[in-house]
Amino acid sequence: MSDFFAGIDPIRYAGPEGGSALAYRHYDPDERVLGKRMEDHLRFAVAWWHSFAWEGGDPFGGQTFLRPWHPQTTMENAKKKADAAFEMFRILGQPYFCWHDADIRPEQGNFRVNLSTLDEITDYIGGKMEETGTKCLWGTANMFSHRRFMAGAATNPDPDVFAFAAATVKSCIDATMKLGGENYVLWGGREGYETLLNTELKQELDHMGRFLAMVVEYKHKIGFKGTILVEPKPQEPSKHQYDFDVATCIGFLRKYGLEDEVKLNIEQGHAILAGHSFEHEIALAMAEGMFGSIDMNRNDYQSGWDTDQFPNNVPEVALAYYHILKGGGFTTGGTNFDAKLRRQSLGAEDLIAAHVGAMDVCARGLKAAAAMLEDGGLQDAISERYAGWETPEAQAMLGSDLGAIAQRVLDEEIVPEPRSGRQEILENYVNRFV
Ligand code: XUL
Ligand code: CO
Repeated sequence: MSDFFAGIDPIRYAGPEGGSALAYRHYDPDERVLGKRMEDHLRFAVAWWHSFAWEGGDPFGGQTFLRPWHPQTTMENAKKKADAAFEMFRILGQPYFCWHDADIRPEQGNFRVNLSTLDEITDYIGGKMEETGTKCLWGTANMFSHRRFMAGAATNPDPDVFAFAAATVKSCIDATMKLGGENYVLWGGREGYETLLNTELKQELDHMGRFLAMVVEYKHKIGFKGTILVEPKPQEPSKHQYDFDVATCIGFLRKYGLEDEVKLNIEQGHAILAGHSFEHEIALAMAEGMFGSIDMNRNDYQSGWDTDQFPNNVPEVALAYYHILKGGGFTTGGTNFDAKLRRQSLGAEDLIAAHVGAMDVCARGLKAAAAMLEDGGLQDAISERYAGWETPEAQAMLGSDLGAIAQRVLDEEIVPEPRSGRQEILENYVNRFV
C-alpha cells in the first residue's frame, strides 16, 4: 500500500451535473455506446513514465516533484513507485497501464543487472496485476535517455550499441509477454540524426529495417500474441527522425516487408509536430490497414514542441474517435495517456484530476463521435460528393488509358462543373454534436 494518494476516494461516475471536483461526469465504464461498453471502446491506459517517473524538469530547471519514491535509483523505491501506481489505478479504475523498462526499474548500466532488476520488478508488478485486475496495454524499451543511446539505438554507428539495443528490446518483449501485454511499442526517439555531415542515412535505415524484422521474428519465435506497434514522430529529440509520420512509417514498413506484421501507435502531439491533424494520421493509418493504438495528449499550439499535455479539447478528440469508430474501433490498441502534468502541479490531487478530466474529455468525444456516426450526416455528404464515381462510365475509366479518356472527353464534350465542397455546412454539422 502507498499513502501518496491518502484521502482520495475511488472516482465514481456522478453524471454531467456531479458536484465534486473528483468525479466522472461523462466517463461511465458501463454505459453502452453503439452497443458496446464505454470502457471497452476507450481502453484507457495510464503511462508510467509521465505519471510516476517524470520528476518535473524542463530545459531550464530540474526536478519540481518530490515524490516519496525519489530518487529512482534503488529497487526499494521502484517498488514504492509501483505501490503508488497501483493505488492510483485503484482510484481511477482505468483498465490498463503502459511502461518503459527505465520507468519501472532503476537503470544500473549493465545489461545483466538490468535484466535481473526487470525480472524482479515485473514479478512484483505481476503480483499486483493479479490482485487488482489492472492489465498491461503495452510495454516498450527506453532507448533514448541513457547516454549510450545518444546517437541512436538500432541506427547507431556503433554495432555494440545495436547489440545492446537488441538485447534490451528482447528483454522488454519477454517482460511484456510475462505481464500479458496486448501490444509492444517501438518509438525511435533517437532513430534519426542531427547532421548529415556525420551520418550514413541509407545504412541507418537498413539497420532499422533489419532490427524491426528481428523484433517480428522474435515475437513469433516466443509466441507473443500482442501487436508490434511503431510510433511516428517527426523530430525531438533527434532533429530528423526516420519515423516522421504515418505516411513515412507506412513506406518504411512496406520497403522492409513488414506491412502485415507491424501497426502504428499514433500520438496527437506528434501529429501536430508533423504538421498534421490527429484525425488525418488516424484516417490514413485506417485507410492502409495499419491503425493500432493511440497516445492521447495535446500539444500547445504556440510552443512548437512536444508539450504532452492532458487532452481537453472535445471537438478535436471527437473527430479522432469518429475516425477510430468508423474504422471499426480498437482491437488490441487503446487510449494511452502519454500526458504529463505541468511542472507546477505538485499534488497527488493534480495527478488524479488530470486523468479524470482527460477521461471525461475522451468519453464526451467518443459519445459525440458515435452520435455523428449513427446520424450518418458526414458519410451521406461524402457519398453524395463521390456519387459520380458510381456510374459505369466512371468505373470503366479506371481500367482505361489516357488516350481513350482524352478521346471520350472530345467525343462527349465533357466540361466539368465545379460543385461546392460545403465545408462550413459540415463544420456547423459537427458542432451540433460536440
Ligand atoms: C515520446 C513518446 C514516448 C513513446 C514511448 O514523445 O511519445 O513516450 O510513447 O516511448
Ligand atoms: Co507517445
